[in-house]
Amino acid sequence: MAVLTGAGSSAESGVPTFRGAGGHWQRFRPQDLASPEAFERDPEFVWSWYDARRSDVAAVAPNAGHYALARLEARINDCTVITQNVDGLHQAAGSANVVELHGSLWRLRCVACGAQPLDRRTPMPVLPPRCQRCSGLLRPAVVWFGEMLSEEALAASEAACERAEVVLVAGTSATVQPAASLPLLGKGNGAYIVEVNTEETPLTPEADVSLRGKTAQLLPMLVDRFEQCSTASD
Ligand code: BV8
Ligand code: ZN
Repeated sequence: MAVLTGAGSSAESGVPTFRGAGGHWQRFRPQDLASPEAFERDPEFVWSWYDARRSDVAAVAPNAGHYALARLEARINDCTVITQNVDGLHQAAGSANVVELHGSLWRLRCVACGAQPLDRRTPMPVLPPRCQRCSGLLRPAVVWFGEMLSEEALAASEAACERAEVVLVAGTSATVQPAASLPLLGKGNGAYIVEVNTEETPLTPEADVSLRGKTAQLLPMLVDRFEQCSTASD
């Protein structure tokens, strides 16, 4: 199984989504914050947004949807959670096989020497933070618009979707590329596509089933049913 999650799967933990009501992009335009040009222009402004998001995320816990996916992974011998989220909540809920397509809030990268330290300090003592090794500027190690995704993360995600019998797509608006195209890779190889979302998305017409509801409610129900069926067939 391959699972693709987006900001909607962290919504019930209290992490704002990007495009929904009250979402990040309601107040800012993506290119004003999540882009190398914005960082180049005003690293402190971009860092003030990421520092606030880090503090927000540090104060929340995984929700029942995250825990359900960790349960699912324990029951299936080949299950990959591919996430567009950068909050680390899947790992906090116990998912071990997680591909962070768009990076992580908790990893930084030095623009000068490339060092990639983990840093969980909230708030950051100084903005923008400086590299301990070379005093270069540190940026969040996330993928911004117009930036390439890590080859490794993309290859692992494509492989997982290509070999999946089921691709479960939870809480994503399916609008950001190349993540949004991953489920179609699976579909092209005969995978059964299950979508869980409170709204219709561009993926909905391609899904074999699209469950309208919240991930924190529907994912545990799906995994309960899966466990009942797989216990019955054991
Ligand atoms: C790239 C940074 C190659 C980290 C993010 C092809 C066509 C058109 C455009 C492009 C294209 N290829 C590339 C582009 C440009 C761009 C792009 O896709 N633009 C879009 C907007 C059209 N893509 C890129 O730039 C990518 N790079 O392709 O490079 C390249 C490079 C150079 C030259 C040529 C090519 C990089 C994309 C990564 C951008 N970084 N984040 C961070 O700060 O977080 S994207 C950002 O959006 C987040 O990562 C987020 O995860 C992601 C996607 O959003 P979602 O996760 O889906 O969240 P959203 O709020 O949108 O939706 C929430 C959903 O949940 C909704 O559907 C809602 O209904 C639902 N929901 C809400 N609550 C619940 C729920 N569902 C269930 N339960 C609930 N409770
Ligand atoms: Zn450095």
